[in-house]
Amino acid sequence: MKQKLEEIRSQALAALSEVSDVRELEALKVEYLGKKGKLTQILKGMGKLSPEERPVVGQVANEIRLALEEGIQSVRERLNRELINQKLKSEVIDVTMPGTKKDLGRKHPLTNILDEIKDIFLGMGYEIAEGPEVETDYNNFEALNIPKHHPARDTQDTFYITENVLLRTHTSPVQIRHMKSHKPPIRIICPGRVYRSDAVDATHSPIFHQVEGLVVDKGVTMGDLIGTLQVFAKGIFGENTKIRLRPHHFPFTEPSAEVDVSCWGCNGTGCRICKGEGWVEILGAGMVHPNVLRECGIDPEIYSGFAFGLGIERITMGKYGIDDMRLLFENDMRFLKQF
Ligand code: 2NM
Repeated sequence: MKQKLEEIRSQALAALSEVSDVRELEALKVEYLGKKGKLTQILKGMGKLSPEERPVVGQVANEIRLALEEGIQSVRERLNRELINQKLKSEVIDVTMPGTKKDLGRKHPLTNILDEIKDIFLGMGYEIAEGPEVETDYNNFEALNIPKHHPARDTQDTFYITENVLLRTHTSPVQIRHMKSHKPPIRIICPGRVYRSDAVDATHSPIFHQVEGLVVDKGVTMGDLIGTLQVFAKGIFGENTKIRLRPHHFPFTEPSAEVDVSCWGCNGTGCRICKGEGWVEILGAGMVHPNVLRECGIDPEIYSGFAFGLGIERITMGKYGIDDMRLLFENDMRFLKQF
């Protein structure tokens, strides 16, 4: 029996020296020390021994068990150490390497200008009103004193969805909705995306952005409109900016005007920006037509109002010297990074 034990000892220690990973180590432990392991079987058979033999064999068996347990433990520690060293080696990073640069996000130039415009009007006590881009023919045309077959409709320019539903061609329908649901005094600007069936070129896009303004109260005059537009023009183009109004026609305002600002490039003497004119057209405006007020439930005998509209692309291009509108929609990072 003693000899068998010695055999197990040398077998086990030999096997232990061959072990190369934790899985093999655990298997070896089970093979010798497990419930049905080789050493365990021997210990179980000790009952059959004579009383003299039992303590001697027992002692040897215990020695072997202890030696095996110690051996297994030290191999386990060695394997773990090796595993950690390997990991440290394979995961080594060079902290002195330059990092990959992340581009910082920033505001789109259109958003920049829109925010400037909003700030100016918020500063004058205006509220911001918004509405849907899909509109009724009634809100987009009819209520604005543009009946069916009116030349200003220019059906070619409008994206119709059904006979009476369309993509808004301006943000005026937001103002119609607002007048119908609010009593004067009204002081709002309506920024938003609008649609016209135009071919794309350097100065046209079928999708563009507008800000329209509307003020309705008792005693609102053309003088209020002019003063407001002066504040706006100075705010956007600088303190020295002047404005001038040229008579015009819009179905929804009477009288109506196109509004120019003195050129920010040459201060009015003539340059490339104003094509030598000294003035640049930037918006349309006028006194809200009595038919429009009446249609929205506001008595034109008691109230009057002014309104204006401007294209954000046009002003953005002017201010930043962008010569092609497509640059504002292509989202080329090389372009956008410049703002
Ligand atoms: C413009 C020019 C002139 C305008 C009129 C209205 C409304 F709803 F009050 F009748 N909203 N916007 C208006 C007036 C828009 O854009 C060039």
